[in-house]
Amino acid sequence: MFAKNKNNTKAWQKLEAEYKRFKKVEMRDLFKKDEKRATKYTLSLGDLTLDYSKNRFDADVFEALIDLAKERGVEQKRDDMFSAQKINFTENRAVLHTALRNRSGQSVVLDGKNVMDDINAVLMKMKKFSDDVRYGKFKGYTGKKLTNIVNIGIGGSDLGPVMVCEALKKYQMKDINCYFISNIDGTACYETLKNLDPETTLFIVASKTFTTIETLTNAKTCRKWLVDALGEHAVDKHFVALSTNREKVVEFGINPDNMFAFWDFVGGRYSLWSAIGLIIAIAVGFENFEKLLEGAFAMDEHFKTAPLDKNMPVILALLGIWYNNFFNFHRYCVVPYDEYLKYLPSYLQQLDMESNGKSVDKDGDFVSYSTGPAIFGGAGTNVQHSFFQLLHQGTDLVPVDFIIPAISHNEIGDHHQILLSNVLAQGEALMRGKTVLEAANELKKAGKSDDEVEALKKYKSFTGNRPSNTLLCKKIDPFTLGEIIALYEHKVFVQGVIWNINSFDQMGVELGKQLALNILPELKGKSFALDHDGSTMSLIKKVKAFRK
Ligand code: G6Q
Repeated sequence: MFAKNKNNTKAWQKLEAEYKRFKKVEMRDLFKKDEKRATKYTLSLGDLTLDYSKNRFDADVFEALIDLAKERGVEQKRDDMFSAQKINFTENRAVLHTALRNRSGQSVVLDGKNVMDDINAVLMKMKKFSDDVRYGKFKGYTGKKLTNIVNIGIGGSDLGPVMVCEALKKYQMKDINCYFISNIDGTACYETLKNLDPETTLFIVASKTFTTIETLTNAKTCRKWLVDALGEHAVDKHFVALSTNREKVVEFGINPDNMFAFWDFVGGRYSLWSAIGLIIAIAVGFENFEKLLEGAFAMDEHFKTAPLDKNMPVILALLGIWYNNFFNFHRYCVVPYDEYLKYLPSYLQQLDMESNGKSVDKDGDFVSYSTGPAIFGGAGTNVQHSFFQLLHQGTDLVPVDFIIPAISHNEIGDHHQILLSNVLAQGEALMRGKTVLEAANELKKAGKSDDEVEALKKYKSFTGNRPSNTLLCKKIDPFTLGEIIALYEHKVFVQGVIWNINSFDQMGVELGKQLALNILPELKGKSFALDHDGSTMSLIKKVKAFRK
């Protein structure tokens, strides 16, 4: 496939030919031709069902896509990941978030050591601590139960825990409240702390490196707030750390006994299964946290063992490649129809865009094809009333994943039936569309004059043939949520393999951080150390003038 004509491989060429043959084919004709299409292109794993039949492919395209996966060595690379090969080669690290949820009882050996021993020890420590906090055994300094749990972290040390705590709110202990401080904007600390009582507040400082400026600054502010109220001696009862960096935790002033470790082989955006999930365990209980792990493990097993053409993450990944690299659709939308899943799109945004937003391949060449798409989304039905206009009638096609629980945690009156009818209608509308003729007939039926019909028919028409996947489950419980998250993790992995990039580093976030460190003293002081471009220099001066 790739630069220096690297995309000139057999499977890639076959897909280019398939694209030429297939690009104009209408999905509605495919459904007409094949009554069994929906059953043929639906996969189930326990209570989770993926209907991918509303996509622009037929059996020949599908075969060519599977050939691409084979040609790119997806199975071998997958096995390399699970067996602790150092596939994050730019950082010389293994990628073992799967070990964090390995429920098989089998060892995972990295550099001659079974990592499961450490993983299980930390899980046990998390169990004890979360139970102790939940049942009031681990109390605050003045002897009160800790009911306000504040996670201080950013990026991968925030988005997973926020998303899961919200998704599983229904499982949350009644008197436990969770808060998340991530942004360096002082507003985040101010708005959180203003309503909290130091005596009942537990801070969890979540930082893999324990060097992240946002997290350390926020943690410092929170520590001062606590010490001002209760004194230095209270810190041990109100601060815990989740990190790989014991030295920095101690240097910051958190008792190492209150530290929950994880390891370099866990990437930030893949870390909610590790100690980073502590707030989840406190909120919903360790048993539910374990069910989350079990759900992810079930998806891991499926990913490892199902043949490529029956493999959910592989199929999602290949369809994404088909659209991204052949149809040139470079956006992707995820819409959960569940209020509790409203943070899932932001979580997936990081997972996907930080993993696959890369331009240099594994051989060190700039790629000559497009890699990770821009991901966006939001909870349905809200987003139907905002950006869905573009999905239906915009000039750029955007493939969509709909996520639907058949049963709501809050079955009130007709609410859920209305919600379900909406999501099912959206998939159908995107696929079927409405021709200009159909629109004209509808207008006529509604009693419009010939002139009105002529004037409106094109505006009222929909091209259709817009792809979507439907991920249907019975209910969003911890197990199913684990399955869904792992499904997307592996989808992203497979796409990274096919694009021949390293999905596990994130060097793209460094440059801005580096420059911010240069600008900070310039904002605080009088001199300008750096030779900035005209725009940046003028903005720095204007900011300083406002702040005088
Ligand atoms: C995720 C990234 C990034 C990271 C944050 C926080 O994969 O590495 O989002 O999680 O920058 O880093 P720390 O946990 O080290 O504070």
